[in-house]
Amino acid sequence: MGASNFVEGVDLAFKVIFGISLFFLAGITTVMLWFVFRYSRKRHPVAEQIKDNNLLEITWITIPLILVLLMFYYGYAAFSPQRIVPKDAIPITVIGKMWVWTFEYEGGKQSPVLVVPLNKPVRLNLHSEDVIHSLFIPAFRIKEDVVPGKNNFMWFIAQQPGEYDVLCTVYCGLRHSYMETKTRVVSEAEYEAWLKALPEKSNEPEGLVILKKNACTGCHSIDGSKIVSVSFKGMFGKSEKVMTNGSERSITIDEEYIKSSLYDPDKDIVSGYQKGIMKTYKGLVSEQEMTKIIDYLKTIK
Ligand SMILES: [Cu+2]
Repeated sequence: MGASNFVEGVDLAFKVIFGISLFFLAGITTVMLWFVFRYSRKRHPVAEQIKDNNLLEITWITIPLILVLLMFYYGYAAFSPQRIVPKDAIPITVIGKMWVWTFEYEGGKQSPVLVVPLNKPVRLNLHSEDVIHSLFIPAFRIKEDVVPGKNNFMWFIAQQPGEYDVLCTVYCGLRHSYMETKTRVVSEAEYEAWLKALPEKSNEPEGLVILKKNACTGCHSIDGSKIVSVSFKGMFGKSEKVMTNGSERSITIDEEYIKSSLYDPDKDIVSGYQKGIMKTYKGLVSEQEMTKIIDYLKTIK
């Protein structure tokens, strides 16, 4: 039995198409080699023109037509059930953001991994907060684009307990290849227990929650390590060389600098870093949230 209810159909469609392709690869190559041999100048010095062979023409229209209809049939039979979601499916909202996946369960509890019960239909409501992502669970044979402003969805029934990869398959920026997580398939009892134990609201400092929610920690570590950009650790109060309008100057990282960096990131870039990588958080991070972020940064000096 496949890891999900869609494995069998998708694999069958794949095998049919692959089989037909393989058959033609072998067939065409053989005929080509035969022609090279049979009609070389040595054996067939004068070319001849063959015209009007209705039987041949009907054959090469009919056979490919049947073959492409066959491919369509198996593809359609595998795909169309993926768009009909059972009414009792467990709704989980997937939030795609550069460059993390977050799974939000009913009641607003959030998790960085997708945990689902065995043999129960699950509906994933796909939501992007910035650019186009694509959620792919290879073991389940399902993939859908996660497009900002569009309510896409996908569903599945997990049929085998275990842990499976979850990937983003649409290039979504610098750390696209790191935008991966896991889905864990567990028994229903385990699922209920896990969901209950999932913390209602994070007890992390509010500023850190805001940083994580906006995926800031995808580029700026909080432990001093370098991911894409400067670490948040020890940032506040530090003096730094920045490029402003093409010339270098020294500044101290204070509240003003953090504010301007969030709202207008390309204005004063720390020397050695590139422009245009960070987007503005104007309208995404409020003044109130800004204060909480700054309060938090002061604590990890
Ligand atoms: Cu992505």
